[in-house]
Amino acid sequence: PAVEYGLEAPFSVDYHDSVGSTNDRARELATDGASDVAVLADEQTGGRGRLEREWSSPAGGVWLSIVSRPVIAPARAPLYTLAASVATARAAREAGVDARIKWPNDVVVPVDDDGSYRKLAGILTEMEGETDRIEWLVVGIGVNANIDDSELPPEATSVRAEAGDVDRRAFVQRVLEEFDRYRNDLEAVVPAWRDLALTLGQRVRVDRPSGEIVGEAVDVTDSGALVVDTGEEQVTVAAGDCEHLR
Ligand code: BT5
Repeated sequence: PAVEYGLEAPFSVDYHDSVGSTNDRARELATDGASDVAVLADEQTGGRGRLEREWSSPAGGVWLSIVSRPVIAPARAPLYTLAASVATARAAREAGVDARIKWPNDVVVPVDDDGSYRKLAGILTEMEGETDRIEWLVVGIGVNANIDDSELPPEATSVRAEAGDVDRRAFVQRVLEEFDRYRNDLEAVVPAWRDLALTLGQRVRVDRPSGEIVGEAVDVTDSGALVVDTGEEQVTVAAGDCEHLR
């Protein structure tokens, strides 16, 4: 294999030199009953973002999908996604990158102090279950690790560009340790997220299923929803796409 993933974290590893999407592989394993598996690939040929968007996944990245079977109310599932962004941002910071979080869960590096940024990592959570119970949950984490800028979209950055190449085995170990810690202590997720947030205090445009709003991002709730002050009212947004305005 291109990477030796002998991990001590409480996850078994399913490694591929090349795979379509680690989330798809993780969903198969989850459907077969697996739990606490970390699916990893050196390269993805069909990496996916949210809303059918494409995720560039050349060799040298950390393309990781974690299968878990959390015993929590489905309404708390967003905390798992926030936990993954906190874990990823922390591992990147330890690698020397000034990683911050853009709501809800993009890991970004500020370019200026005006809220502009380049994207280092993204998270895609998928799950199956009923209204009162989660059957399985897959958290996909894509980190531009040891990749040249020329292989990434223009608005992206990498650990290589920011701080030099990272030992991917050690990096993944740290992501999994932090993710495990926060999934076992969901109360600690939002405070940790707040400490890393780039979005709070920014003027934002948020695209929600029910329409677009513009205002200042003033807080996140205990369940990870963004609170936007439009000047007229405070609107709480559970899910959507957020853009920092300048
Ligand atoms: C995300 O989507 O940010 C979630 C990305 C999740 C990727 C991981 S990799 C492991 C697992 N397996 C998968 O197949 N997926 C997960 P979204 O917020 O929709 O952002 C997608 C947008 O980011 C694209 O439309 C591009 O503009 C941009 N983009 C694409 N590839 C990128 C990259 N490598 N780095 C930074 N930005 C990228």
